[in-house]
Amino acid sequence: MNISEKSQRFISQEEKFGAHNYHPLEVVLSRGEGVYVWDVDNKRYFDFLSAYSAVNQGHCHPKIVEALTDQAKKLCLTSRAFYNDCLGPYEEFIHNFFGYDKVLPMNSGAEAVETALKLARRWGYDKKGIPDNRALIVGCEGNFHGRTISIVSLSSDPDSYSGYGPFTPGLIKIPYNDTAALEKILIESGSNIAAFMVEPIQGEAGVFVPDQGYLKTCYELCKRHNILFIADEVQTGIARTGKMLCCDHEDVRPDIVILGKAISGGVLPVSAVLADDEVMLTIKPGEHGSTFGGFPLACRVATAALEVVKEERLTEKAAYLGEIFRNEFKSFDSPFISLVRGKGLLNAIVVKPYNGKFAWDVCVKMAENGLIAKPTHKHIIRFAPPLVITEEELMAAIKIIKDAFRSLEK
Ligand code: IF1
Repeated sequence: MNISEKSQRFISQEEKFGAHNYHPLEVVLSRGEGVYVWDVDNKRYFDFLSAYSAVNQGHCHPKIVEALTDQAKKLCLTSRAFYNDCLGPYEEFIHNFFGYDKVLPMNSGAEAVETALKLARRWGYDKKGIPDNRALIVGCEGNFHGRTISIVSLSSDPDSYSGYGPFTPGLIKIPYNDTAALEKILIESGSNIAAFMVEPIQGEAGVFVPDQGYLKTCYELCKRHNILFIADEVQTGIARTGKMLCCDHEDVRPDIVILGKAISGGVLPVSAVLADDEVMLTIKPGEHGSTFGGFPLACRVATAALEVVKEERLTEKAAYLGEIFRNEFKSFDSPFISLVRGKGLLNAIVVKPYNGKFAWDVCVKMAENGLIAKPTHKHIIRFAPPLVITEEELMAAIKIIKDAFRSLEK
């Protein structure tokens, strides 16, 4: 990839003064608007990553930015030591929007996942009667729930957990998309299991869509064994898969829902845990919290971001445009493409190496032609544009993707 001198300066700065915990594609972005981003040389790209599905509403959405700037001039942060005039209205808005008794506001997705794990353990002891310090939580092989030590204690990806031990106990993994494995562990150890936590679609694993009915069967198994069903909708939620929550595809109402990323439209780190009173009220005053959790800026930004989802019918758009995307590539004959999978506008193409070229080379070629996306696990390219993309823009982007594959066949 030819890198301009201006871009190289920024890349070198990060190399010299920043931690090396990422290996970015060598594109240096400086502006975003809707489905587009521009680099420091004013080259325009379709953004087909959307910051891992955080920018569902499009970059710098005017309504969301207006909410941010308006509140920023009034009151940014009070801490939860005092009340303010933003949190109550936000909490009621979230109650009405998602239909849960209460919300516990946090900042990053990982913090919301940790909050869900604490709620599950607390419910396990206080409501289910699991003996102290014996609560178990079940997760799935191939999961990605964040980067804290407890969360990576549940990971099956060496890149996520290697060298970070000792690990948090009481976290068990079973195969994903395998209801028999869940039933087996619930029968064997169910009396000490507080919860089963699952991504409705495994994003990082490469947009791994489970069999139809998987979530429903898991939910029913959890109910039968008095176990909480926790859905991590950080990446799949907020209209991304063509439903407001991905669990809606199977009419599953999780006991705990974890949200992040697009709940703020990618403007601020905002996350949230939804639950009814029986679960939520097991945490008493002073037993959990965060300096910025639910701060006034987050309340205003997230309210605007969620209003945009409904006002612009992003759920329906994701469903309709996602079908077009998958159909276009299912009928596209390329030696590189072994599989196209996804739901709504969360899709991935599994790339077979060909002609000595890999998924990374396809991403470099797409970037040269004005579309940015990034491979996950070497051979899978995730395609997740902002949901505000028009059908015309989607077709133009699909052409760039197809041309990139074609050009590498030679
Ligand atoms: C990175 C991908 C990775 C998530 C789900 C919780 C979190 C995430 C389902 C934690 C975060 C981000 C993290 C970011 C890259 C991206 C990601 F899956 F989206 F592609 F890593 F796997 N649950 N996913 O996807 O939320 O604390 O990040 O706000 O860490 O490189 P967070």
